[in-house]
Amino acid sequence: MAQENTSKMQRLKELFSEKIESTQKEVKDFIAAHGDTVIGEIKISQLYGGMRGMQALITETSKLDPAEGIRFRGYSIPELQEKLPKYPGGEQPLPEGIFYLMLYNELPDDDTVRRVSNNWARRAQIPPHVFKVIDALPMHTHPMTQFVVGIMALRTESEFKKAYRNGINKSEYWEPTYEDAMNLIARLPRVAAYIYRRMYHNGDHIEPDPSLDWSGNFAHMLGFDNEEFHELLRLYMTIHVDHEGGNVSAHTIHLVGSALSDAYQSFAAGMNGLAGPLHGLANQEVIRWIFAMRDELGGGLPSKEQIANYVRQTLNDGKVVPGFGHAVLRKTDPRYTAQRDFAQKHMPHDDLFQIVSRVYEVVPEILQETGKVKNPWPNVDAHSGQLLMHYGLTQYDFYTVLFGVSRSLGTLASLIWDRALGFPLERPGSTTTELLKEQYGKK
Ligand code: HAX
Repeated sequence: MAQENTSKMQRLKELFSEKIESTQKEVKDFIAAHGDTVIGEIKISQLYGGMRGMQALITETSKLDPAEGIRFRGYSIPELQEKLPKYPGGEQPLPEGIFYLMLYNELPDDDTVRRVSNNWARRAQIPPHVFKVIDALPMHTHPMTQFVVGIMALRTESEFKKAYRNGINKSEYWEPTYEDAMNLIARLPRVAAYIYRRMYHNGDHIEPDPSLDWSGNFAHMLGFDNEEFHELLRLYMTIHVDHEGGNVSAHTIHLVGSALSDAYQSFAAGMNGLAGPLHGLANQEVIRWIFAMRDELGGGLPSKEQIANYVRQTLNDGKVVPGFGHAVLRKTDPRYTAQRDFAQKHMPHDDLFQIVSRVYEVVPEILQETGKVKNPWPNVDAHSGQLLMHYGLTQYDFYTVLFGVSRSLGTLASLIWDRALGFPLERPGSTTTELLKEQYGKK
C-alpha cells in the first residue's frame, strides 16, 4: 500500500519533471536572443513610490492587467469557473485544478484533479510538535501569528533543508522544493483549522476526512459541513491563489526563496507580509470597519448618505477605507465580482450583503473626489468577509489565515518554477537621495 502511494505521488512529479527541460530551453533561448532588449525606463518617482509599474520580476503563474484583472496562465476567473473541474454536483472550480494549471501550464481534467486531491490527502500528516508549539502561544495571539509560528514549526520536515545539507546538485533543487511545496499545501488547512478550533471552539478539534477534496476537507475541519459553504470555500480558495509576482506576499516568498531558504521559511516570510493591513489583513479590516459604522449608526441598513458621511469621517481621520483601491488594478476587481455573483445567487437578502452593496455604490465617488486615489473601486477584500459571516464563520480576525492558505497554491507553484529555472539570488541595487541629486539634480 505504502509503495502504491509513493508511485502515485511519483507520477505527478514525473509529469512536472518532463516540463522542465523544454521550459528551461525556451527561457535560455529567449534570453540569448533578446537579453539586451530594453523593456522600459525607470523614473525617480518610482524609486520613491514603491516601484509601481516597474516590470522587474518573472512570475509565470499569473499576470495582472490593470484594466482587466487577473489571468492565471491566460485564463480569467469566469473562464476558469467554466473550464476547471468541479466537485460532483458543484458549480465552483476545485482549487486543485487552478494549482495544476499554474504549475503545469495545462488545464487538468477531472481525473488529474482527483489525483492532486489524493496526493495532498496522503501528504497531510502533521508532526505532533507543531500543535504543541501553537498551544504554547497565548490565546490572544493573532491567528496570523499563530499561522506563521505553525508553518515555521513544520519546517522540521523540510526536504530541501536536508538535501542541501547533503550536498544536492543545483540542477536538482526543484525536486525537494516540489516535495516541500506539496507537503506544505497539503498540511496548511490542518494547521489553520487547528488554530481556528483552538481559539473559537475550546480546542474541540475535528479529524480530517481524506475522502473530501482539499477545500471541502478544510471546511469540514473548521466545523462547516454545509455543502454550500464547501462551494464558497472552493471559490474562495481559487480566487485568492495568486495575483502575479509583485504583491507583498508573492514578492516576499520569491525574494526569500532566492536565498535558497526553503519553502517553509519563504512562505512564512510571505505570510508576515500578507498580515499587513494594506494587504491581506484588509479582509478583516473591512468587516471591522462595517461593524463600527453599523454600531455608530445604531444598527440596521445605513442610508447612502449615512455611509457617505462615515466614509468622509474615515478619510478625515487619516485612515484608509479598507477593501477599496489597488496598486495595479484600475477597475472593480473581478475577484470582488465573482464573490458578489455568489452572494446574489445564494443570499440576495442577507443584511450584510445589502450593506456591502450599498458601500460599493457610495465609496468610489468619494474616493474619486479626493483627486489622489488612483483606483476607487473595490478589491477582493471588500466582499469576502460578508460571505463567510453569512455561513457563521464570524471570527473575522481569522479571515487572513484563509487568504494565506489559498495563497500557498500560486506562490509555491512559482517557487518550484524559480528553482526549476535556476533563478538566481535576487539583489537589486539601491541608491541614496544625495547620489541621485548629484547625478540628476542639476539637469
Ligand atoms: N482609502 C483612502 N485612501 C486611499 C485608498 C483608500 N481605500 N486607496 C488609496 N488611498 C490613498 C493612498 O493612501 C495615497 O494617499 P497619500 O498620497 O496621502 O499617501 C493615495 O490615495 C494614492 O494611493 P494609490 O496610488 O491610489 O494607491 P497605492 O498603490 O499607494 O496603494 C492600496 C494601494 C491597496 C495600499 C490602497 O489603495 C489602500 O490602502 N487601500 C485600502 C486597504 C486595502 O483594501 N488593501 C487591500 C488591497 C488588495 C490586496 O492586496 N489584498 O490583499
